[in-house]
Amino acid sequence: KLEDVRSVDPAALAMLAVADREGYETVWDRLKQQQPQCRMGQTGVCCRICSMGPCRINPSGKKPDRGVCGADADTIVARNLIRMIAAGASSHSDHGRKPAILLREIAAGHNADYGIKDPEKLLAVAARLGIAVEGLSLLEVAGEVAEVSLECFGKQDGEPIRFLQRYMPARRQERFQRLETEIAASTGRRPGFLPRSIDREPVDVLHRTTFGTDHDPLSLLIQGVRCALADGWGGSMIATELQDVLFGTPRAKAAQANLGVIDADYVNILVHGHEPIFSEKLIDCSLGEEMQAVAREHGAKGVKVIGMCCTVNEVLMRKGVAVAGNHLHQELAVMTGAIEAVVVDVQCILPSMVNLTRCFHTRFITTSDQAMFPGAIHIQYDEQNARRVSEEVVRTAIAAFSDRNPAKVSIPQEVMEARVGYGVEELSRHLGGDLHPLAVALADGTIRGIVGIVGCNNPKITQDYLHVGLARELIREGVLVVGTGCSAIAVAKAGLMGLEVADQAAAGLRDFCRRHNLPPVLHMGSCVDCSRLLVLFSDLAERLDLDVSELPVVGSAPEWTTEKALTIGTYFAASGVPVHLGHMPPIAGSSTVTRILTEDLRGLLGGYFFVEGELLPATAAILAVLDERRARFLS
Ligand code: BF8
Repeated sequence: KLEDVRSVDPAALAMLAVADREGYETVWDRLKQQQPQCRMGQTGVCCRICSMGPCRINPSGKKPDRGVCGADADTIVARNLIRMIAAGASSHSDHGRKPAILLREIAAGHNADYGIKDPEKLLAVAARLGIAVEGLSLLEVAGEVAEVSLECFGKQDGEPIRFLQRYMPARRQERFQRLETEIAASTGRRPGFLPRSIDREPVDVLHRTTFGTDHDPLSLLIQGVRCALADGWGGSMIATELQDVLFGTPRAKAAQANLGVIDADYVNILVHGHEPIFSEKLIDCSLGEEMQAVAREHGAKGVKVIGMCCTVNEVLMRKGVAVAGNHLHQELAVMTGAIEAVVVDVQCILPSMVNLTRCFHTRFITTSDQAMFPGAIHIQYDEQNARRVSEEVVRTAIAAFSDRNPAKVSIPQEVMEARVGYGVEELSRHLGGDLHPLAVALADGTIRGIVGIVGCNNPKITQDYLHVGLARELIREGVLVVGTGCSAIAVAKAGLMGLEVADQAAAGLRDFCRRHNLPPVLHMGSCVDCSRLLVLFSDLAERLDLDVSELPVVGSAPEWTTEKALTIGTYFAASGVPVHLGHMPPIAGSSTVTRILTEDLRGLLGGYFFVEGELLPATAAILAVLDERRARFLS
């Protein structure tokens, strides 16, 4: 039975056989130990906001139907959900703050370790933000862009943040404003959809969900939308744009994916997490001749950096660093016995990694004081001392090489070639300078639609099954797939990101890909790079004189796990993109919240959620949405 199969990836299955044989505990084992999982939590009806509780609503409709304070299921579910959205938005946005601060430091001449790798992108961002650059030096432009970015985090007026104003199509902004006016006229409320500042919206969520404040599910969800928009069009957009400025806008390149990239002859450093500021330097340091020579002195052929999750997506897109795997591969990589150091920054790092690395010679190194793990080696990364810290980390990894136990080394052979690096700029370059040919192909049906498959692995779902299955089915149906995050890694591991994969696509898509030298599944980066999908969809909509809500596009997070994934889904839906989820978020305990998100939102904003966990029905549901939109915009 599929639900008993832990992964569709043969490399994962090989390592899970090792785990079973040697007794290494994995995320799948712990999921089993947690069964049966709490139904109140699953349906969102558990409330821990005050100490009169914890309370829970009986999901079967019997008593208790209210918490001690009187809150009903609608209030409790909506509050819980928007707190998840706020957490997701906060993590993406706090990530985005760091390149903005670094850019300001560079502009002020306070950081010589980093520089502006892509002046062209800097000027493009400045132009987009409406910054007059005439007569300014490059560093002065950088300073202006950094200031505008940082102002989006902390300003205190009620105007929408500048990034949203300048990146979101005007017609979509007008839709939000119309909706605000309509709701105000009919209810007397003054709802706000457009984010006032990136830091303010999660604070507003925490404020209004605190004991005895906002109890109206619609009001709560509107603030959830505003907070998610602050992420997509704010924090994540800033992260993407400024990282391109600092480290280079991605260009198409060859790369390799899966555990077979681990090379037993080398000191293997596994970078893991999300933020590229440190890993960029770590890679430069590792690959420099000095560290390679030190590794050779220790008996290795050299140092190799590979990566996991979104940190690797960042350095894969820009530097072609090999991908060892996605979220559920992190424990499996350690079990190969050939990783000298796991070097982590923030987010999506399993705390189980500390104990697991102790079964091997592997050093588990934390580098951010925001992500501390008891038992880890902590080497604090600091932008001011990036070179020194990088060297210390690499030397720590090299020193571990002599402790490696060859008897414990077991590396699966699986490794796939992939073409990666397709941000909107690179995609435009392939299309001859801008997205016009793609817009035409969408309009004339050469391409049936575009689906962004994004998000995590989840041990409740056979690893990669839906990511890979959906990508394969959709290209067969003539749908261009764009991927980010762990989904993109799943597809790369499955060998579906090569140019030759066009042969598996429907004729129109196949010919389009061949003509423009593109794979039919495009790797668009990390999870903050879901902002690239917003830019892509907005550009196409404007070219076709449509609102995004009329475009044949869908977002899908079929194996979602984290709060961040729900935030992405919410800003997609609020931006006019229907969103498929492979399993239910914790909202089923409120029919009102479920109705708002799966039905009402469609009329209000054009995007909405739908849930389908089986591959073929999910494919059919996605195609139905695309075809329905096509039929409408062609009529
Ligand atoms: O931010 S897809 S498991 S790694 S949350 Fe995490 Fe999910 Fe992977 Fe990237 Ni995104």
